[in-house]
Amino acid sequence: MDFSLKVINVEMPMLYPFTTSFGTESNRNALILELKAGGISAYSECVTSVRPDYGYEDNDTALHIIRKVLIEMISDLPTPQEFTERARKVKGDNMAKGAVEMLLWDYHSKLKGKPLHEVLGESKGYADVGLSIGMDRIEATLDRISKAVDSGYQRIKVKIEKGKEIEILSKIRDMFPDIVLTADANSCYSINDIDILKKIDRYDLKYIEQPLSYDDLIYHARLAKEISTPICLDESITSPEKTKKAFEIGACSVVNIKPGRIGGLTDSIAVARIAREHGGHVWVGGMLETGIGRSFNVAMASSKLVDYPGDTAPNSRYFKKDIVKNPFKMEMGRIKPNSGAGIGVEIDHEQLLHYTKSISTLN
Ligand code: OSB
Ligand code: MG
Repeated sequence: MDFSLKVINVEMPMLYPFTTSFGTESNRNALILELKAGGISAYSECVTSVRPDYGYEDNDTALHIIRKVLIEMISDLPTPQEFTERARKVKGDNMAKGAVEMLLWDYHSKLKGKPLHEVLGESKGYADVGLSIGMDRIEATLDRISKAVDSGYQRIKVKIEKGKEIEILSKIRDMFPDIVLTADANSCYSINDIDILKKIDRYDLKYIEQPLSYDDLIYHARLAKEISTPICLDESITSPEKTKKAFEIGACSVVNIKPGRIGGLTDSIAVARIAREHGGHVWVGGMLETGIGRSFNVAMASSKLVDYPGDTAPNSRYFKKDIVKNPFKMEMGRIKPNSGAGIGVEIDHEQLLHYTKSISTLN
């Protein structure tokens, strides 16, 4: 099959620096994949960033794996499902795989002339939306929560860090006793911190996200028996098999699906199905994606399998000017997936060029 594949490295300034327990991001430094074949231009985004802080992959390792092993698996432009099977022989590197897998979803949906959420199947036609707020001074956090609640976000997630959690959660609950609230620890606790984690039970969180190590299940299962706050796993959920194990041992009752972390949408749908079959809850998270990556998350988040509001806020929450001309808009706490073919984004080529740092031609 005749096609060209490029990886465009963009750096986009964020409206607010985003601070988590692992660090601060002030720019979204993303890899955008662009495939041109038979008159179709398809796009995707790798969710890695400059440093391997959230997981072990970063932009350099992802580009290396795409170039060295994944590109030869797509010479016939396979379906995303076929690619997912082929790519299983690569152990790990889910973010690199996810970028390629989603590129194939966009390509094949465009080939069919249908929007991605329709091709994925079982779309509700909208996604329920919450907001993830990075760490900041307490006053600033309270102010942002207040504005977010007024704009209709269906749940508020705050980032927490060991030693500062009680202060922030108690101040939030004093001011907002009734909001749907969650906290994301991004792995900052250990199993020796059970006493602190028990104190968090007071704040009526819908769930606590990834309190323990980024790949752990066993200690999360132990923690789940000790605290009443439900546990949601993010980093630890990397495959359908791991999801089964997590539910079988009781490590979580909620799953944050990030298609980029799970190696693409094919396995993300499988993860969602397994979680729901086990009586769990599912929502779609994000990695501060540009309008391109965001459109895959919103399509997934519109699935009937997804029953909790996720982190797919409108583009304007993250960037002053995005690289798409049709950003998502939220109404009544919901966002509709795009109706154009594939991911349905209109690329703003001028902005894309403006943010471009380098381009690698891969074939
Ligand atoms: O853990 O969910 C996370 C952002 C970067 C890395 C990890 C996470 C996040 C977020 C923000 O929480 C999600 C978003 O709004 O895109
Ligand atoms: Mg998280």
